[in-house]
Amino acid sequence: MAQRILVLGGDGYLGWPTAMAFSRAGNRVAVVDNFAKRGWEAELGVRPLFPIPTLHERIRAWREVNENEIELRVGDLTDYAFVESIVGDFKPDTIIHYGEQPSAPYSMIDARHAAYTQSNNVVGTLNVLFAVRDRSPDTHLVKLGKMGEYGTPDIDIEEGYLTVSHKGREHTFLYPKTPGSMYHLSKVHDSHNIHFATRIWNLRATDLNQGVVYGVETDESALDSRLATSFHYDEVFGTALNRFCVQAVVGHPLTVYGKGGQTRGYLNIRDTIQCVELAAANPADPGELRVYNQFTQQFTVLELAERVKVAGQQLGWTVSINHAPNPRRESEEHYYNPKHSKLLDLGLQPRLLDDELIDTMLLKIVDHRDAIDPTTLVQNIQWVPQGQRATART
Ligand code: USQ
Repeated sequence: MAQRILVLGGDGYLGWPTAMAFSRAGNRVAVVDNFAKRGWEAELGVRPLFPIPTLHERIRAWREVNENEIELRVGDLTDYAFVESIVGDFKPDTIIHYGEQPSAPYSMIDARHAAYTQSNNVVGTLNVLFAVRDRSPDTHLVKLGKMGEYGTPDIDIEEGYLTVSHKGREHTFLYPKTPGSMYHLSKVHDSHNIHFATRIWNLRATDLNQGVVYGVETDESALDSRLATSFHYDEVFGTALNRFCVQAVVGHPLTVYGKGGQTRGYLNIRDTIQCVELAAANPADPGELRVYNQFTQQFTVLELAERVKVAGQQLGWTVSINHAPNPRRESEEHYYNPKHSKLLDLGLQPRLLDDELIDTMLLKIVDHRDAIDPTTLVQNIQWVPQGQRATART
């Protein structure tokens, strides 16, 4: 059934392809953005690999290519009056909320960037919760959380909740979190605020704890070069596999941090779209916070680098792996067994990482080789300032 879908963060790597997918499927779609990401790019001197037109131009291109409208509201989620007016006027059936500062390294630059990340993300989400409560209480909030909220505990990671037996009694809590950056902490704070809002105000919400996303395109972004998504490979906004593919293309050693045994859940950007579609089609009940662990496979970072190395070699390139000193504080060898069956139960058909997909990524990146800025490939942002001995346990 067609819905009214409000995509927060509609100019981003995931927000724009999500808006197109829902629009193409016949929903009424509005996107919200304040173009903060374009500001962070300017601040740090980085840019996406593919040229990205303005959001106004992308929306016009979408109308031309697909004859569908995507509505646009420009504004800042930390401005309550703005959020209240868009939620009140549009009355979405579903809000898909990507509208946050998305980078762990960015949040670790210094106190100012940590405070900005947490206030921007937490206040924006709080405003959404209050606006839904007061102006559209039946709206289903689908919020993008992260697998990294859980960290790497030495026990199995459940999907959202953990039942604890203590002194003969039992209670189910939100799963305890041990995140690895100030950014991931902002998402933990969001999760608790959303849980509160569902319990106390009877709102309906789904928290998608998403793993690390890879991929250069979706069915919709591939329709026209003006519809490309903002693929990043730099030290701040680029994720592991995307970075390794770009590094392989320019002959830069693949930057595996430390031993490379860091295991994370990963998924194809096309599966992100499938997962949010499934979440929107299966709304939580009033008073319910559903939590899904949204990834399809897990890899160590070294395994990913090796996959890219082999794929590059098959194309006749020389690809090497460099175990650089780890700029982060994280376990480089650890237990990792997160559950992820709930989206599969709803019908998710994973597109697993295979050699063909890595090849496709490499060849698409080769087309834009001249645009790659090699100075942004090494991570200089340190979790612990150089010269300070790190004593913290991960
Ligand atoms: N890593 C390397 N070399 C690199 C880049 C990353 O070894 O050049 C390692 C990192 O140390 C880490 C792992 O690869 O152990 C993943 O790092 P990443 O940069 O791909 O992902 P991360 O910083 O965890 O954050 C990204 C997105 C973020 C999202 C998160 C999903 O930027 O928006 O929240 O993936 S998750 O980590 O599951 O929370």
